[in-house]
Amino acid sequence: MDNQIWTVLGAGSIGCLWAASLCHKGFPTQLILKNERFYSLPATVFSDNSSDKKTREIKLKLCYQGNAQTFNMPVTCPADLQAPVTRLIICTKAQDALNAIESIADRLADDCKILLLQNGMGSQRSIADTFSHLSVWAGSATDGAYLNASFDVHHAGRGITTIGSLNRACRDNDFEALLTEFRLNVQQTPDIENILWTKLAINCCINGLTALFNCKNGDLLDGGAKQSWLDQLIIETAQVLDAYQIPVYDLYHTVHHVCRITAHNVSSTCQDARMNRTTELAFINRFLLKKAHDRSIQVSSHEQLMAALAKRGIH
Ligand code: KPL
Repeated sequence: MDNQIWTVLGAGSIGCLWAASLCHKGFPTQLILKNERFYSLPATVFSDNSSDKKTREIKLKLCYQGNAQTFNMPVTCPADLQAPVTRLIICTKAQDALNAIESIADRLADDCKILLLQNGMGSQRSIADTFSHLSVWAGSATDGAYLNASFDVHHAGRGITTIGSLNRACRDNDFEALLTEFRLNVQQTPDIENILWTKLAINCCINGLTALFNCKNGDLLDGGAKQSWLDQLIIETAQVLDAYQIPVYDLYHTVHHVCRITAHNVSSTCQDARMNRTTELAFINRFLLKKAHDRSIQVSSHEQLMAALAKRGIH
């Protein structure tokens, strides 16, 4: 049995889902909140009765298919986090991930293993390069999860999390504890770049457009203006993938299929836009635009989309 503490950084839906799932497996787990959030939590949130501890405890609720389970979860923040951190799972937004790790860099053990669970691309590579002496892995998940309230997560759809190594410090068995008897379905791949590119390609076509039209994923298949824009985005995205020799099988059918099976979902970008939060588009469409420009590929539908989003104040 593994006695290392698993540290989950970020308490959004994915952070809470992972923290609860690790606890469910019996792994000692702690959840790291931003300093300001941790210090401003109301006393009623805590399930311990200490007032001046650097690590407090909360009740973390996980609902799945009508069943609710509650876990006692230690919580702390970067300022109070104790060294050494040996297993770290980063569940922040892409734009916050590097800063989040840097804020605890002096607490990371020399043999710390890091798993990055961000959307899009770009953030993973900069972290793997900055922390090249540590084992850095990336994951791409198809699970659906949302927060009903703080520390109350609903696991709405069981998916697969595919993980793979990003730098030479990684060893094949670094995260083998997650591959069996875990309530999340985790699989390991020797080629995580391909998985990240495939997810990126799907998100490039769906996410920005749903944010612009403030609609659900399925509404893009309207047989009209939205769908023809979607189809142009697919053509351009496929051209970029092709230029980088990324083998993605039939992007047109893949994107349409995702729109159908997630028809009632509000994409993560549309959710962010609705809440006036900064979206992850810098790591989705902007990443693709840069790759296209680097190879002089015309991506005018993507450019129009980004311009239209910017005009609406969606960044
Ligand atoms: O990954 C997604 C997202 O919302 O970010 C999709 C696949 C579009 C599902 O909503």
